[in-house]
Amino acid sequence: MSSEASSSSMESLVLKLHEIEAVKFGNFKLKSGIFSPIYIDLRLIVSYPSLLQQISQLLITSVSSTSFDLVCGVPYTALPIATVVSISNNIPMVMRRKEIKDYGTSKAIEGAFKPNQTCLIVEDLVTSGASVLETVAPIKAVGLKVTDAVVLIDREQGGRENLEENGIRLHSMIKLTEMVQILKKFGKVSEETEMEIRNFIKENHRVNVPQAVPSSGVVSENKKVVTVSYSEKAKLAKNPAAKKLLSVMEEKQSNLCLSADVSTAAELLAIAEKVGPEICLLKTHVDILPDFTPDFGSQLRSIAERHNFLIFEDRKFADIGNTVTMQYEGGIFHILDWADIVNAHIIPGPGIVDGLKLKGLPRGRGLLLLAEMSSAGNFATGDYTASAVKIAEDHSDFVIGFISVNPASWKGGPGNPAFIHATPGVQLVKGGDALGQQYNTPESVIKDRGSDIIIVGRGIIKASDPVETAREYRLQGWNAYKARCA
Ligand code: 5BU
Repeated sequence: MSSEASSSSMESLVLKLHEIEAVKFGNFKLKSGIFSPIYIDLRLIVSYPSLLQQISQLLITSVSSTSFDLVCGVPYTALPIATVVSISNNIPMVMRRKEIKDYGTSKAIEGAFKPNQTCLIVEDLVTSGASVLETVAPIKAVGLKVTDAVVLIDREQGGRENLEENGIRLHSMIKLTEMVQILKKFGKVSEETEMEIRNFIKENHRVNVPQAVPSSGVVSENKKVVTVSYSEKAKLAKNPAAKKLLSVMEEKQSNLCLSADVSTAAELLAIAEKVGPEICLLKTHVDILPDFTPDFGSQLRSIAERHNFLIFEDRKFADIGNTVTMQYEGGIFHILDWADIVNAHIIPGPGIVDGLKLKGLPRGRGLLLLAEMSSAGNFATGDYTASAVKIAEDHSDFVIGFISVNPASWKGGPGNPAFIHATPGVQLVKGGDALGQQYNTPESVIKDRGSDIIIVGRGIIKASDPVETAREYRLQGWNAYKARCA
């Protein structure tokens, strides 16, 4: 228990939480699928103003030795708590949007702030720390610092350690075991229940994202998430570009592909140089660069060699085999000379793969097939996706994998485990843009949907600090991969 918070005020708080039924005992299914003998729902506190006030006062006391300029509550339950902390202590608040609008200003963080100000994260309950980290990421992406988080209840299930690993100190007002001890002392739970909860904590001291779901809630239906590691995939892969990419991913602990959609070649080379250390792959759209020169490819390759990443030209070939051989090799861009990986639609049939392979395989290049797309209303679904898998399996020396959105949901499975799944439409918060792009988070893409690579464009390019933001995406992508393997 926080030394600053006196034990009698903590006891009265715990008893009050029990009285309003914010703490319940029984058998509750958590989001992770495990069953918990205790369920805590602090959403109820909005209906008890004096309790809300009491919690906010105790929270601020437990961070009295920490300095910060702003507070931010993790949506939604901690929003009112952070608001009361803000008002009672005259500390400005910022607010994180859980869903980004695709109109208006599309901001992830609302409020007034200056770069490098420090923001204290306020949370009601910490289990794995995942929700805190989900709020920390967009806050850091707008140039703020986060060093501390304060929470009412620590469920002692890995949150403290997970946050520590991400450079955040956790201050908790009370731990779950202490809370149960108080309830036992006042005869609210039996010795048996107390023991059951202690055992539950012991057995689940490091879980991933175990939040309670309502009885009507749906636990993820994705059952086909492949847990093959990148190094195992590297061993299984036949194509040299795939092997290299997978080993770079392991070496750099990065499954981040930067989509360098900037307006000039000069800007592209500059961002490749800066963000290079964080990425395994850099994706280009060479036909949007007005200042393209014949030495662009060799300049980009020398940056790629220096920072150890591969180059993916998002050309989306879509013609008959004979035509794509010329498009790949010739024209102004000579894509074959500098891009390790290209991609293609399967709409013309397998001849497109044969054409590209004719030129690409002798040069050690690889191909991703568009099995799905990230844009709303696209037609790459169901049987179309299954056909992409079939074509890939018939050409697995050259096809290294897919552009995928949710491979874990594919009817016939995500294909050969050697295949690499790369997913565009990724930002730190779920949402979309005004022209049909749809975003999912790194965690949902890698862990729940079973993809291997996150492709991020505007999430990094438009951030106030692209390098720091790329680092954040890399860490989130990598942590999600680790969680998936575990
Ligand atoms: P964004 O800024 O992160 O939305 O950029 C996404 C990039 O990925 C952009 O270059 C698109 O052309 C690309 N992309 C995509 O968004 N969705 C797809 O299905 C495919 C490519 Br294929």
